[in-house]
Amino acid sequence: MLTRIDHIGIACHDLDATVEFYTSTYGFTNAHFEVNEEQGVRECMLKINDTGDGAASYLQLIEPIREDSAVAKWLAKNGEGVHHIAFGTDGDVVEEAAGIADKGVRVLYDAPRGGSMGSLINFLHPKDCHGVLTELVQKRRGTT
Ligand code: CMX
Ligand code: CO
Repeated sequence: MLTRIDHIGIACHDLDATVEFYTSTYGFTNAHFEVNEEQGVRECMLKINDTGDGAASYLQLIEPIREDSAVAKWLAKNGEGVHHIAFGTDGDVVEEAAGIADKGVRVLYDAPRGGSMGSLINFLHPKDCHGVLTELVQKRRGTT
């Protein structure tokens, strides 16, 4: 089952400047940086809420590290802005994706790939989701 909005992905040209905007404007402090070579991005996860109930949500700021990455292509066409929405699953992302594929939505990867903070991810094609690139996220056990 999809149980929450895990994160909103925001594409940017300058990750450090964008992180500075979000931290200084809103006071978000919990920043996790990583590079995802496979996805071709340098990224920062900003934790938005920390209610202690395991229901944290994040902003994922993403800057392309390769011109042939999906995000570089998107930025060249659209400029900076909201790039995708990610729903969190309470179970296995493989099963979740299979159930959605059965409803006629294209799932982009045959098997889940590595996402932020050790998560497992897959994507649904935006053209099958009313224009929204949609990510499915299975957290590693014990992380929020
Ligand atoms: N949101 C909404 N629509 C999008 C989109 C997005 N993020 N990206 C592409 N589209 C639309 C385009 O506007 C285009 O529509 P038109 O045909 O009407 O112009 C159509 O989808 C095809 O787009 P494209 O520019 O030709 O791009 P591609 O088909 O080469 O790639 C996609 C699109 C979704 C398959 C590719 O972006 C992808 O594989 N995305 C998944 C991986 C990803 O985005 N990784 C970065 C985030 C990593 C993370 O979250 O951890
Ligand atoms: Co994402």
